[in-house]
Amino acid sequence: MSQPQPARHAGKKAATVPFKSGFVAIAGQPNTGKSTFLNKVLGQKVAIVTPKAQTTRTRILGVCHRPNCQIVLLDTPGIHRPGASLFNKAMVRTAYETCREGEVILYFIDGTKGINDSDRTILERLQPGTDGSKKRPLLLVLNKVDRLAEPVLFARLQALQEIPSAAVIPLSAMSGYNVEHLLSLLPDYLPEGPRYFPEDQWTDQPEQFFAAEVIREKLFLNLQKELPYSLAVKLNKFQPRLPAGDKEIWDVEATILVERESQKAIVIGQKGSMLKQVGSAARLELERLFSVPIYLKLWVRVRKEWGEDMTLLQDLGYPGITVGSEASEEDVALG
Ligand SMILES: Nc1nc2c(ncn2[C@@H]2O[C@H](COP(=O)(O)OP(=O)(O)OP(=O)(O)O)[C@@H](O)[C@H]2O)c(=O)[nH]1
Ligand SMILES: [Mg+2]
Repeated sequence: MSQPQPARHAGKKAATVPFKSGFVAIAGQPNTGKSTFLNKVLGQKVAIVTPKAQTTRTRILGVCHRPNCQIVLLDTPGIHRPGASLFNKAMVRTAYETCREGEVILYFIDGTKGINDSDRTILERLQPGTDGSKKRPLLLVLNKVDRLAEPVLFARLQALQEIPSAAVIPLSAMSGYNVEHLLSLLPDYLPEGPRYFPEDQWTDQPEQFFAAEVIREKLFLNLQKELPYSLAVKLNKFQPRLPAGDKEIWDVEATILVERESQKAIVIGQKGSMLKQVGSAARLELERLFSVPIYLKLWVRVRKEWGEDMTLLQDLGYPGITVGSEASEEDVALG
């Protein structure tokens, strides 16, 4: 018979739970829902989202604060076979480099399509240790399961068994299904560590960069076909109007860079209609996000091959673009 246990001494300290923290890369092909997931976790928009592929162009950091851990999520550009431009290659390289920074990789797969050969190629490159880097756990996330009937979901999950991974999680970044469950798994893969960011900070993204991103999002949503990929948004002004009148108002001015005259005409639209539509949508969202009335001015300018101009790219706020950041041949080989 076991001895009765002595009652716990009232004054005794409870065992302290170690504080965990670390970086978690969110990777995957374009349009798989990585940015939607980041926004869902944070409960606010830090990354723009559109139905078009290659929306995210750089690493976007978001901090998830929990009582016993701090999960620093790193959203990345979708990994794709890049076009010829320096910028496009650098996007892909940014994604791979961010994965190497993470303690853990969350690899997103679009559940409506299932795993394909491009995923297999990318995953091979991300396999722990194959590039000589440290081993890091890989969690496979099958996203958009809200759109799957049960038998299809089952088949998609079965297909993921071929990939060595720490876990396979069916999820809906849009509805939030299993998002908390996924977050609850992450501390197990993170080391004990400090709070890297204060509790009231959820991103390191400058407001100016985000404002430019919101304008770019509206362009992506309103323009057809390939045009969105040929443009960039450069913020020229983002400041309170001085002298302040009766009520606070912010002046935001941005230049939309396109590669050709014909594209400029499309972005402006008939009698300026497209620019007006984009400007109005962007203004409304910026006012909502920054809780201040905004006076938005947009210009369109042709800047041939802006994607090749390193100085301009840095000026545009793409921090992943550094001198010599052309993706290695291995990083860009896909499928
Ligand atoms: N039905 C459904 N749609 C989703 C879900 N998650 C994302 N989407 C949609 O998928 C599209 C792409 O979402 P994003 O979050 O921009 O995808 P991404 O992986 O960040 O794309 P890139 O930045 O281009 O790499 C958007 O139209 C989203 O609304 C989901 O769980 N369910
Ligand atoms: Mg994205």
